[in-house]
Amino acid sequence: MERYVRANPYVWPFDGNLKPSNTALIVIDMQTDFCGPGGYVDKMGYDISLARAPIAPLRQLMAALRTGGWHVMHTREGHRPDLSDLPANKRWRSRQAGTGGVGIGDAGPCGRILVRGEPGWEIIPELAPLPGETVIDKPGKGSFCATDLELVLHTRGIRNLLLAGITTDVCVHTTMREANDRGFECLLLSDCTAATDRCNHEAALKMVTMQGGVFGAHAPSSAVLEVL
Ligand code: C5J
Repeated sequence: MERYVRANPYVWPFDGNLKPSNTALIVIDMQTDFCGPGGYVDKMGYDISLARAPIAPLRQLMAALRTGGWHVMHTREGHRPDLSDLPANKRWRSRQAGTGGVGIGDAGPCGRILVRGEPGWEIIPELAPLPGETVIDKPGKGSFCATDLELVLHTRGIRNLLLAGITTDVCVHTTMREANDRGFECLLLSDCTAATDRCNHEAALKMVTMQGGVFGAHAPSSAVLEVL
């Protein structure tokens, strides 16, 4: 049986081959540092209410997918405590970002910023992974760079990806582009993603729709819930 999600710019996935065994939701970087009070994004002076908007729709979608036996995975951006996987230019740029010279690896209100094991690096409790769900730790913006995500997806026979989390224009887009280049069929969930700037979120959605769906398609989570 073919099954499609009403998406933009095409009904998704392209071939209607959508089933729990071949499809994963990837929830990207819903960590305190990106959407919690005192986290990195908060310290940079951005309005975290934007980054927190996906929490409620994501909770509803994750519950429905878990009930139906679909794969749910998570990522966390972060670095080793000795910072041996933090490029000097990434650290330098993060210190320019309105945090008063404090950047990745430095101490903040939620512990050392984006360092593995620190409170700010943890996934927020509202969206905590369940035991057994795959969690990918990544040192970069893309989820495929220096991780075993591609191996895990291939081993499990997953070829459709529902992409959610934050931020739309950075880690979610980078992951979508990496996944698309590796042949995965991607759907960006418009209400389950957010950026630190509303226009950037809108622009990131629009980019997906160019060239017939240059990286895949986008749709609200309600369109996915319709077909579960
Ligand atoms: C950023 C992310 N924006 N998760 N990370 O630095 O999008």
